[in-house]
Amino acid sequence: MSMCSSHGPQGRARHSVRAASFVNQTRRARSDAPYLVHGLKDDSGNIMRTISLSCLAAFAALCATGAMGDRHMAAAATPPAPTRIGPALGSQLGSVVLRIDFEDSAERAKWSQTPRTRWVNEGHGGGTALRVEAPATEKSPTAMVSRALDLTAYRGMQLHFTCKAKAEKVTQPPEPYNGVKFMLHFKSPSLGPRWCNVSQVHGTFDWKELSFVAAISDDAEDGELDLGLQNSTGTVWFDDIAGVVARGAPPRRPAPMANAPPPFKGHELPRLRGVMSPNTFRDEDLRVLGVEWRANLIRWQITRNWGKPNTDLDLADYDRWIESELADLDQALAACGRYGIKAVVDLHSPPGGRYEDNSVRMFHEALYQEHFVQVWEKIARRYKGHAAVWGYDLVNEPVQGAPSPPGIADWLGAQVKAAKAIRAIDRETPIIIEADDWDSPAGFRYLMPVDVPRVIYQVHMYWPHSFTHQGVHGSRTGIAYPGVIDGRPCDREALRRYLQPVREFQLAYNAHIYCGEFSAIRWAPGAAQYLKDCIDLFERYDWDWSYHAYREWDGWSLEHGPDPKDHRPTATPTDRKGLLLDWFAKNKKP
Ligand SMILES: [Ca+2]
Repeated sequence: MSMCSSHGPQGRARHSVRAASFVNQTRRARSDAPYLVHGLKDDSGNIMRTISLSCLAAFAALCATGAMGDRHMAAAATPPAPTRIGPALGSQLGSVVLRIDFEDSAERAKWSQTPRTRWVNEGHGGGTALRVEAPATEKSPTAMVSRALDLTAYRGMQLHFTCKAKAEKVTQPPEPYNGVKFMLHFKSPSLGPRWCNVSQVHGTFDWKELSFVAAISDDAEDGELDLGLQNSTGTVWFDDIAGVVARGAPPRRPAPMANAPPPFKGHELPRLRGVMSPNTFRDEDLRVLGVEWRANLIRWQITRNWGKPNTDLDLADYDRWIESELADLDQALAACGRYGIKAVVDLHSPPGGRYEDNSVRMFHEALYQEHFVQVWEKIARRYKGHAAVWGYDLVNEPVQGAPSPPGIADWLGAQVKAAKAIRAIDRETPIIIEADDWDSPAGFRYLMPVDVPRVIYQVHMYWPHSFTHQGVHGSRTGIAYPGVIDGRPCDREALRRYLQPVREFQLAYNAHIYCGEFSAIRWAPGAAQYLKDCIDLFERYDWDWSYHAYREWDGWSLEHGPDPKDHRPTATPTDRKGLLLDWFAKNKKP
């Protein structure tokens, strides 16, 4: 399964590098699809699968009249007041978009055909299947069939598609999004063409399930399902295609309260401005950051195996690793105290890690979710009352993917479980909640406030990805900001629009926002202007922020110049470093 993309001729997943260390570069995929939805929640953050439609209608009416908003605002007037998880809209959750088993001739007639595709009596568990063959003699072997799919009723939602497939000698394709192809394609006038598809599927295998998630844009049109082989030879069979609503339409936001009181920030300073941490503690790094650069914030990443799926499965090994990381953090926090820096404890690598599709395993498997809560109990016991800790950042860049199974909390519910467990131990330290879809601004459209005291909400900003991550893993370079990016003008106003879901959330719930990561790769033309425009918006909106990253992978380094091959810090400060240091000069120290 993979997320939607606006990139590549056939739905290339976006990849980027943020190194786990200077020598160990790792990769990630990130979706910038700005359309994600969330399921219904109860107060424990569990998906409410049985909520009645009348309840939803009543909630919608409350939202419409602003009554819900007033209640939120009344609660927010005496910080630290709990905000609540209300039931989000999304009555279509789990409803069926389509089911196709190819047994019906009328359904088969909806599919295009090519000389290389055939209806065969070799289906999954018997019956009819689609067989696609691309002979080894072919130079650029591709055989695809398609069927129209009207997406109008699903605009703004997230759909989960599955099919059964088996394959024989499908050769490894040149790109991960080639090979066995199971894809939804649609057009979006505002975003351009979108491709959502499985990736990395090739070889020989018996019947198994393939799946992907598709975020349907608000203006999606000309939807089309595609099956086949692309740039691979071999044979593949498809059967039993299904699509369900994984998340309904985004919730409506209550109107902002007039004369809202200051939101809960968890600190007394005018602003926290700083950086993402190196991966290893070195006292000198923190001295330079705090004393020379005047930063007052560091987001300390507890990270390993970044970009590698199916890691962190051995919990005994995970616990040993966490212990060594916390020993490192003990030293880092002591140094933060010396150098006037507040720290965010960022659990970058949760127990269970991620699946191949980048969705976080603990949103789907109870064992890892329970361990996640236990890890946070351990961290809370260890750092309760620590003066240098600004907040507990529960999970870095959640990706939900498929809906959580019954009884297992999803991306937000899992955070609520951990937050409540922390609150039983530590009533004071702020807790930082992240949004789905890599904590993107788009993910904020579907975020709801949580019923936990002293909470802050975090966003990450890397849009447009093709600009900020250019040249990473061979992606196209020379993309300048401001300018036409992904076929559209991109400037400060475009960034403002992209951040708007976060701003709306902030105003609707009187929430404090923290931009925990933002960056542009050091060779991106106009990187300093991009960072300036981002920071200007954060400052205008009263958001705290931390730049990605300080003395981590040198692609993100403020101390290195625009030549990707030059791994030495520059003799004269870069324009990006100058910009950041000008902002840090305004900092008040804790
Ligand atoms: Ca069939």
